[in-house]
Amino acid sequence: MMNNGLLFACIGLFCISCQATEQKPAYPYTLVDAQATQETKALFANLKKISATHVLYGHEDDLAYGVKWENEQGRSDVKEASGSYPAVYGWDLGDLAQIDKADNLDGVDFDNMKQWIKEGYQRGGVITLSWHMNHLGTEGDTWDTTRVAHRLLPDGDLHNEFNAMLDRFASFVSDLKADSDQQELIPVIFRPYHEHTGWWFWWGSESTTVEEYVSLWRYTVEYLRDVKQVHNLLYAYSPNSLSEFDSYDDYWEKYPGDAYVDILGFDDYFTLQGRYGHEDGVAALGEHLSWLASQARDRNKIAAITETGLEGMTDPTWFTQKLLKAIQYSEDSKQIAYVLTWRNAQEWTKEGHFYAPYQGHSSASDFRSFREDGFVLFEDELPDMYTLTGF
Ligand code: BMA
Repeated sequence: MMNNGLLFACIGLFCISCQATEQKPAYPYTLVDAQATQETKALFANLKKISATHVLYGHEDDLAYGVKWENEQGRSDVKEASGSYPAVYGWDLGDLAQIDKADNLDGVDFDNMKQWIKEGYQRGGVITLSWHMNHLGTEGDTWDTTRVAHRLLPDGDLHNEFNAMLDRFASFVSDLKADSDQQELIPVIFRPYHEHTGWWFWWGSESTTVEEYVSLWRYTVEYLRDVKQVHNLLYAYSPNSLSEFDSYDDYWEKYPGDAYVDILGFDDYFTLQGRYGHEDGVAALGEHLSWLASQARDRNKIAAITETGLEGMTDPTWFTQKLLKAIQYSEDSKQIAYVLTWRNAQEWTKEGHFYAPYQGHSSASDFRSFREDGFVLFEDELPDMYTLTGF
């Protein structure tokens, strides 16, 4: 017979073990893709967590080329100017489905891109993809604004061609695997049909109705997720600058819905330069970021500056005195998860078209202060972004 003391001890132990299982909270986010891989779910949860205290810095095409070099293993203008690779790597799939073309619209070879994505991921970085998709109706490029979205949707005459484009995308992202034993798929923040509130792309303001844009987005998600079974994507929505809106309501005009978007972003190049007539660009961008981050919080999503930068880095203290001040404008704006600056084009392809300092440039010392600010994370300061802890 068991004595009472022992009996209570056993019951106690049993209860503790019950509580341990019961107390483990369920994954608290509803992602676009309920079947997202563990690493993808972890990326979202970790970005959400880190956004409470830090912002991640990112750069487009960082490993492919810089102002004075291209295709040199290990190089990065950001690393050479700051001491670390960026925490976020942006890449673009423009020209992906163009038959027989091995490189993207800015000359980045797609196979090399996969390799660089893999390298960045294995060092702990975060990957985001945009897609300056070509025009299927005219064989023009992404900037051909001839109306075409309705022709891509089911019942449209270009529907099969559109599916074939998405097939190419699906095979690209399904080929992104880490070199580890598990060969896990690399999570990607996919940012389709960006800057749609501007007029300049075929999916832009003048070329699509609300219904067409929303259908295009939803069809893309459903085709990739449900038909192609692609489960390593988070989806980011990124209209152009909020300074161009009459009111913040415009942000939602062509919004595909919370069930189709994981990350709320916007692209903004000119608010900090005062182009929209704000007296203080820092305050104006700070207000926009505060609004965006509070919307993301209310919807249990993440907020990000999906593209920004100052072309040619003509203001040597732009990173600390403009960008960082805007992100730190309020308790809300501080919750932006990441900021991505645009590419550093080679000076022989597009002179003066660069958005991050390179070694020796007059803005490099301010960029180092930006990197050393405890609030800003570069790659070498990242925690493990791909392990799900606590859920
Ligand atoms: C633009 C410029 C272009 C480039 C395009 C797509 O902002 O950088 O030179 O082709 O993005 O990356």
